Amino acid sequence: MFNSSHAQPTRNAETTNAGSVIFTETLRLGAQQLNHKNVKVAMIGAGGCGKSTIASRLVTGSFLDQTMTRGLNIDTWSIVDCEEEAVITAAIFDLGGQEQFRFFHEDLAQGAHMVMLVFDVSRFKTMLEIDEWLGLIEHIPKEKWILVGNKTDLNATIEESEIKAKAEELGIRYVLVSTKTGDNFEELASSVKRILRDT
Ligand SMILES: Nc1nc2c(ncn2[C@@H]2O[C@H](COP(=O)(O)OP(=O)(O)O)[C@@H](O)[C@H]2O)c(=O)[nH]1
Ligand SMILES: [Mg+2]
Repeated sequence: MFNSSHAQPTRNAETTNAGSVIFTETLRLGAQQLNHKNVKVAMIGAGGCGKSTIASRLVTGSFLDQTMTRGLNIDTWSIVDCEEEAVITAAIFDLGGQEQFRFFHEDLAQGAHMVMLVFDVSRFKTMLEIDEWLGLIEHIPKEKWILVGNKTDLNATIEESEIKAKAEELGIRYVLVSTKTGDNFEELASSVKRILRDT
């Protein structure tokens, strides 16, 4: 019963609501014509710099205050790419920064197609802490990395020239955002989409 209603939508249409069955089929066929790609995004960086908040703003488009990540968060972001007629489903792995969870971080960064290296511009130390994570992500090509300085709405303790120097030292691009106010966030979202599209 259950299977036949899916397998034979025309017959089903005669007996039930023809309009909704045809609509469902159109959606199904439409979806088949789109290319579909699954990708994995890793976020690394010190606890409290806004990784979970960035992930949730990418997915929902809004600022939602996050509770502390214990170990791992996974958010799923569906990106419809009209130009390429493709749908990209990005699983964003947001790794909790706490020392006690580090033992399983290596596996979680494995297979990632891109990585966001996040720090908090109001806490200088968090930019230096980026280095502690580099061993985990060295298998990911540098053009798939992006350095993200978050919380630009707060008083910065880091000069932009220092951030630029850090990005140059790492050999990667950087973007400064406020996930709270949304300032420059669209640039981050576009950069991430561009990287994923080329993956
Ligand atoms: N002022 C400000 N606070 C932010 C911003 N982004 C995140 N936060 C706050 O910083 C705290 C830690 O964020 P969270 O996403 O949990 O950090 P994570 O540990 O890196 O995942 C939360 O209270 C967020 O609401 C921002 O751009 N500006
Ligand atoms: Mg978190």
